[in-house]
Amino acid sequence: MLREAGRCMEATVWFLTSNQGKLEEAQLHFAPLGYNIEQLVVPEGAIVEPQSDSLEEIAISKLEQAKAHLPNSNDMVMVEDSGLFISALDGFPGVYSSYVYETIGCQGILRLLAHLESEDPVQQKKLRAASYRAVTALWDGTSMIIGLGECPGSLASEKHEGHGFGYDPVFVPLDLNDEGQPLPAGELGPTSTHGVAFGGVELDVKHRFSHRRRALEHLLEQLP
Ligand code: ITT
Repeated sequence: MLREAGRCMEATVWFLTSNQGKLEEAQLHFAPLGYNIEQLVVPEGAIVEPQSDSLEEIAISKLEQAKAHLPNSNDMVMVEDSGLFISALDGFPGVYSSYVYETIGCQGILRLLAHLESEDPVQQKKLRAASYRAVTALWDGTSMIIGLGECPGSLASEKHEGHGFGYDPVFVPLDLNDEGQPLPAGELGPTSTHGVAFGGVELDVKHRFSHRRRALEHLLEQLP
């Protein structure tokens, strides 16, 4: 919440994204903090995503381009580049997550990992280890701030649909300890989806674990 001449004002942050799931999660995070998150819609083809294997490079490039599309040049604008990194596939799909989701989807990912099965549930989680990562870049009107977030977990053997978006039907987060930090695979913590993928839990539950929330918190810590 911003204070100006003794009164509280809601600050607007324009979020350049075509992904409604990302938008909804950012709104959930920012609303209690007094920020109004608006989707920045630009003409098709106006933003060119660079070829890079770095989420950070992509986010910075998109943020620089987004500034030209702001309603007022000193408004705040934000972009996020994120993806799913699968250990057994050397981090694939990573920066290609969006494309891979649109082409082979969750079912294709399950097929790629079909040989990684164990009867031991802990070993199974280790074989199928993966993490979501997010890099959020914000222009606060005068400078750029970068937030990084990671959510470690593993890939389920079958889809659990109902909530979330993208790879949520197959992504199961690691449990968290009392401090909200991820525990080793197989350890039970006070914050847990009980082995259920994000696709099977409500948004506020996903938010406790989410890479997006962590990236936004990291970013907000740096705001002057
Ligand atoms: P914008 O670039 O328009 O913001 P996008 O969906 O193309 O939207 P990215 O290029 O950052 O976004 O790709 C991220 C992909 O990674 C996204 O399409 C999902 O498939 C996946 N992903 C990232 N975060 C996720 C999450 O919280 N839940 C499920 N899938 C996620």
